[in-house]
Amino acid sequence: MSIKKSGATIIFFILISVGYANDGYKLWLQYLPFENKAVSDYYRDYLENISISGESPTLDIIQKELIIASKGFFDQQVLPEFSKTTDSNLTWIIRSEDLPEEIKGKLGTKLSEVKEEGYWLKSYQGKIIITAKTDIGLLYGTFAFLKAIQTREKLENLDRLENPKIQKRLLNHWDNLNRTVERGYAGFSIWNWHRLPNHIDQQYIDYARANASIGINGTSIFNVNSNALILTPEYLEKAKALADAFRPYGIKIYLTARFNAPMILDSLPTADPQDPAVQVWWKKKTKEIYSYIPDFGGFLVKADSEGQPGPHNYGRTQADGANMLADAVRPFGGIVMWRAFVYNEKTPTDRIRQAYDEFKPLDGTFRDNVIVQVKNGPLDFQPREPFHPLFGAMPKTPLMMEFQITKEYLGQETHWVNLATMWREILQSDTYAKGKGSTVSKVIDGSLHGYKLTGIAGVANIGTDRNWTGHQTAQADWYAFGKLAWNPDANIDEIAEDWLKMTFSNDVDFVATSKEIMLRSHEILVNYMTPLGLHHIMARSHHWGPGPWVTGGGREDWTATYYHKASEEGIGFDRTEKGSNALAQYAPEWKKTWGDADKIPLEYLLWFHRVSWDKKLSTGNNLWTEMALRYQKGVEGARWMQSQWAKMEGKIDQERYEHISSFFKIQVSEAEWWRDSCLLYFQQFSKMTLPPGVEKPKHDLKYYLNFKRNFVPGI
Ligand code: BDP
Repeated sequence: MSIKKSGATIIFFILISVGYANDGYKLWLQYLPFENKAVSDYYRDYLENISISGESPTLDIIQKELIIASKGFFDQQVLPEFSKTTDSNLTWIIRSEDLPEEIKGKLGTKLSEVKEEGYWLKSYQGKIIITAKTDIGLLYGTFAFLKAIQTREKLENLDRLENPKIQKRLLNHWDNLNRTVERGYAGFSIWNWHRLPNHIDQQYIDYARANASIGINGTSIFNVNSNALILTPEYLEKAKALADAFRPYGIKIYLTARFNAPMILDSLPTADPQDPAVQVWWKKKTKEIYSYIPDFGGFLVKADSEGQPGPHNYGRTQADGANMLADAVRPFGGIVMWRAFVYNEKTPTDRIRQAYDEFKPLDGTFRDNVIVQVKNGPLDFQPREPFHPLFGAMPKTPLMMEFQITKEYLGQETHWVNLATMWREILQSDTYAKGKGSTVSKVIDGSLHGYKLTGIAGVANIGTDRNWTGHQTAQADWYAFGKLAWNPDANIDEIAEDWLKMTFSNDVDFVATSKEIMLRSHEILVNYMTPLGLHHIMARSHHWGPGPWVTGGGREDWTATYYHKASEEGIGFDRTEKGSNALAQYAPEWKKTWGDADKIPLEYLLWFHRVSWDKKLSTGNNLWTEMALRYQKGVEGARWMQSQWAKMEGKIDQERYEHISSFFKIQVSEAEWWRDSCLLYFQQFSKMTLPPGVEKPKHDLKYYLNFKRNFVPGI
């Protein structure tokens, strides 16, 4: 490093970030200039002279990151100097085995608590020691150190020892080979297949940096609605190039496996998992993949669902299918993530029962390198669902969580809704599998049932938009996903606060106001879209905007009327024993509250019960009035978010301020659209007037029924 600090001549700016054009590309790794000289001086000592012991591509990345950070913090004026020796340096980045014996002794047995990917940030005799067993641990520790600075933590008493609670922390890209992204709303796929393998775009590197900074250690790069071509040499070569680029960041590549690939690629007469020729085909294919990518993570599979082939085609079970692939990856240390999103319109039961009915009896029959990937709720990423009843029900089969970071059913990219709030609701739900306190988070971190394999996946919201995620604030969902993957019990208030500080500003007012917007946003959205347990009432196919009238079309379980069942008698899906009895899939404790239409929290009322329009609720209102008031409240909430945001002008850069402001125009008008169209539609059945306080709809029902948009993204 030849660049020297420029001493006392450094110019400081108050709120230097204001006025800078900022398109959001740098995500939460903004490393914005310090707000004043005192703050700058405080951190400067730690950032100026750093020792990094050892050599490896990952350690080079650490060095580069510290330079990028210093360039930002000090507005290019100060750059760190690096040395290999620890003497006289204030910040040490050092593998635990390389620590001087004397310090090892002082740190004591606690040092052995640092596991494979963990790290320890320890203030020690005026220095900061960042230590870890592995270089990836050091990378995570460096990002934690930079985060402490970004969020203005005092460093003197720093003592943070962290290990991830979940082993496999993955993004799932639903990206296609033609660069469209299924349910992607932020442009096209960032994987430029045409230019791979020779061109490694800077965006891939920045993607890896961002993921490493939040502890994500795997990425499945293709759509679960898979294309067998990804398993051919043409694409394996390209996947290898990505794997090579991601490796020093601790990120492994996973591929989706189309179940009938042996038939498509090599004309085998069958894809029956019990057929020896099929088994041999997968073994050979897997060996070939590992010859390209020696640390290939394994397969992600969507089978027997929404037209995807699977073991059902041959009268076999999900375990038969998963185990065949598990046997193929086992010699190489790979795993199979087998999705539980299995349902069929020909199965006569309630769609939301089907995954449980199918998988629960298979508990204990999967190979130990299979993990079953379960969506957070039993339906499909709705704005609110109860937790999936499989959590807690498969003690002998590792289950991993699948969240959707992309907002297919939550207004897509233009609505600001903080998904961490919804995820916390799920993660902290009690399954009662082993008595009170058996939360979903304990299922997936393995502690409840002693799972040997643990995992979590988030369906990525990333695309070619300059800001990666369409809405500037959707970056927060990517960030929070990583943090909850690391620790599913992490505090989401802190996650939101850290993200705001790292992404925009440490201004106290800004952080407090924006955090309140974030933490209230989910309830607001639920109110203007699907209050009282309504679900799947989005428009057909693209799922953008309201469509409670969607009916017919060949697949009942893809209509809205299947789910809300509105008529003059009432509304809601009876899932008690008088109805589909999906409720029986939950612990008896839940049956007591959820099974009783008078005791169930109103949030889930119409999910589990069918009730009359004039049913009196705990709020004192009848169902119709409560529904109308909640829709209205949702709209008012969206307007409140908008007006709070308007006060933020001048507190952050104008570019991102305006970007978010303009998206609020969309969000508020779409909230009104949801309220007006849903209330007009349901009013046909309730035949009651709108209660006082609910605004008169802008148009008549016919207008909403005929409202069509072409080329809605994401399908
Ligand atoms: C649904 C999406 C569909 C996905 C499917 C899945 O509408 O595009 O393929 O989930 O998760 O939510 O497989």
